[in-house]
Amino acid sequence: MTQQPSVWISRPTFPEVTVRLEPYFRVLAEPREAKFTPAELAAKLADCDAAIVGLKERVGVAEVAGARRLRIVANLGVGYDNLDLAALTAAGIAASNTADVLNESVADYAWALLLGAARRVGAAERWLRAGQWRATEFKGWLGAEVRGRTLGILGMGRIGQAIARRAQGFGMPVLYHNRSRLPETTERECRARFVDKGMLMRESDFLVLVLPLTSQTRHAIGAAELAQMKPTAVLVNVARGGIVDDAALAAALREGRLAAAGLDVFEGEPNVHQDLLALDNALLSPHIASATTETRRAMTAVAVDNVLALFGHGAHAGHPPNLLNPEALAVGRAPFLTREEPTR
Ligand code: 8YV
Repeated sequence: MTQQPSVWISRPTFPEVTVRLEPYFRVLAEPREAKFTPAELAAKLADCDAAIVGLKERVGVAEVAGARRLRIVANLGVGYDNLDLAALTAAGIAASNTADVLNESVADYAWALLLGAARRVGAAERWLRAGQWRATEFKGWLGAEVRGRTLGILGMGRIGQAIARRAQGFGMPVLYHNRSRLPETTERECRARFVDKGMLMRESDFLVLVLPLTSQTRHAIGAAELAQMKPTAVLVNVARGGIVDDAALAAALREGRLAAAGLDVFEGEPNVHQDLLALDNALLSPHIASATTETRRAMTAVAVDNVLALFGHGAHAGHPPNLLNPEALAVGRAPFLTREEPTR
């Protein structure tokens, strides 16, 4: 009889995750959030057949070198810059993400930051809590009007499109730039116009970043791009730290070359650049754009679907729906452990 495979879950999730996995796997779920050293992570991966990990687990060549049984790394996130896909593929280890299920919650949050940064919500709340509200000044706390202004979106995948659709309610023209232009029907539905990156920088009153972090997109917004933006513009980043040069952004905000920023992601998270922390016109949050109960539950469900599918179980048996590296399946690891569905 085959030994039951094991699945390691790197962070606390939801009870239904274990319920779904237990019929097929020995479930090794971390009871609390922890930051693993590369050596600790390598040891965890060496001891399981499947892993469900978060963005803080950086999985590369060294981490999978001793992972002889590992067949899949299911990432709890749509972005997967924490995974070295080439290393996983070369080792014959599948990788999956949680595309789509977080589109709407992240789009909502991008708008929360956009509106919050435009209307100075964070700074006003700090001021009030500090007991400074003695009289309401008619000309106090003036922010930026949103309605009718131009929304720019850099990175027009499905999250970008969900952000664009919401702009119709604010009567905002939408410009976007993306590696490739969207089909005309999608452009029409999103009422979005494709422009080059320079024009996007120059024309946007609000610029939202929704592109993945890759070697090409690192510091896609640096000093040169910030210099092209309107001094009245507001920048929103719900994508990844590292896409923006945080030091250059802090300088632009401090010197009034940019009006405000709403940032959910930072270079070197969970550390935040000291200069950003000191600025009242930066609205900052701790990487929570997808954090609604429904979405986080849906993300874990997708990760479980992918693990089950790779081991030949569930609705997608044999075909993990969010596979990032189908080539990995052709690399000669042991064939799937196809097991009988348990009888209930
Ligand atoms: C995180 C995200 O996954 O999906 C992504 O790429 O950045 C987020 O949804 C989430 O914050 C869990 O760490």
